[in-house]
Amino acid sequence: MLNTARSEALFKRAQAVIPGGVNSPVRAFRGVGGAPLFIESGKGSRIFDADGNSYIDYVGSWGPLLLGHRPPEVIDALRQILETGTSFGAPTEREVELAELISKIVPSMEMVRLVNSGTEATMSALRLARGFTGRDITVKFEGCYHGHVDSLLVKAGSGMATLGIADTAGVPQAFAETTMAVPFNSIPAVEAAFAARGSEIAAVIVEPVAGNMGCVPPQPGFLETLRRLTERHGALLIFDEVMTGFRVALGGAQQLYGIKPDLTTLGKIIGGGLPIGAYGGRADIMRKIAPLGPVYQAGTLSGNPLAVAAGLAMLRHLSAHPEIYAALEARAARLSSWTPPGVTINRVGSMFTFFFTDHPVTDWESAKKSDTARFAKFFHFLLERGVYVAPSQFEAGFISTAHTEDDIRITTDATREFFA
Ligand code: HOZ
Repeated sequence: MLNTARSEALFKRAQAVIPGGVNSPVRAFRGVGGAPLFIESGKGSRIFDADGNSYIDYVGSWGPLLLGHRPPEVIDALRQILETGTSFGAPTEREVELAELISKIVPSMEMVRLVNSGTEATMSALRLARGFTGRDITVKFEGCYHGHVDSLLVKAGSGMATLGIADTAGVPQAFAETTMAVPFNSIPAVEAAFAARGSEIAAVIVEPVAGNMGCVPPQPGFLETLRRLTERHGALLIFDEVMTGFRVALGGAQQLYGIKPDLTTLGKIIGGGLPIGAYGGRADIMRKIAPLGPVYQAGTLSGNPLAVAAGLAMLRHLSAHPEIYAALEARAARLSSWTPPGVTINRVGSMFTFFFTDHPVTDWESAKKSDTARFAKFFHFLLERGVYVAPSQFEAGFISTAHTEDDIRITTDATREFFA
């Protein structure tokens, strides 16, 4: 039996001063029960909790840690920056280098603006799409999550799906009405949205591989249809690659599936584990942003030296070692090579979800048929055996380059034991 007494005591203390004891709802273990683990440190593929327990970590800070915890490349870059300053609120050379590198690896991002989180990136990209097109309506997909942007918290995934909050309080009705939510992977639903309101639609925003209702890949033709319909109706296509960028391929899902969106949002991996976000795309659209154009967006800590240095170190390492992606694919394939009875495994590269249903999971309707009570049992069973996965059926798991063959074997053995 796992001793988590110190985590439990910390959680009790936290609940008195932090709502729900956590700084983001997805950390609260509400989908699986019990008290969240308080983490003290991480190294490679492992995290260590406040009671000294060690776990193989498949959360990876919810995606950013493609190289595992404390990769030397990133830590060395951070050490150097600490000698120069943590924030200036003025331009620095490294910001230019990071923007240039992103633009080189993701060519659809002709110009890039750095922000502080994925939420800021999607919020700003959406405002830009509205400012550029002069239209107000956004099409999003049920179960997709684009951060806690007011108008995008409609039928959203991630914590909203886990907690069963369909539409959050605090979003004015008028904002929610600017969003049309349709089923992921449904070409007829998107066609119907355009047939009904095509001339009002500013943008379609999509996670090209959904990761916030668990991992749900796009079906053949889905992303192509989004590209065709947006083009035909004068709307913009926004790929939210906060999760998939530099994860499913070096150039993200747009490289993997060969689709060129108008705008892209990034976060997670491009900060190497520090807070960052970015949005970018066609130069004619990006030139509408202040100070060049009338769409205002700003930030005191945008492009801050620490996040930029960590991100640069990360992306330089990835572009110098593209073979990483084949290695990740091989390891992830091994992890998902055995499908337990009553389970559907969805996986794209190093992103995966074990859904507790024997039906294919292609959208939110099919994802939510999963047996979440059984998933909760599986979660705690793995935890007891030193394996830490996301505490919700509706989140993706992530493999890093730090995961070893041994880690995969331990995880597979634990999975087999559970189903035996
Ligand atoms: N996109 C992240 C997981 N779905 C969000 C993490 C969070 O909300 O804290």
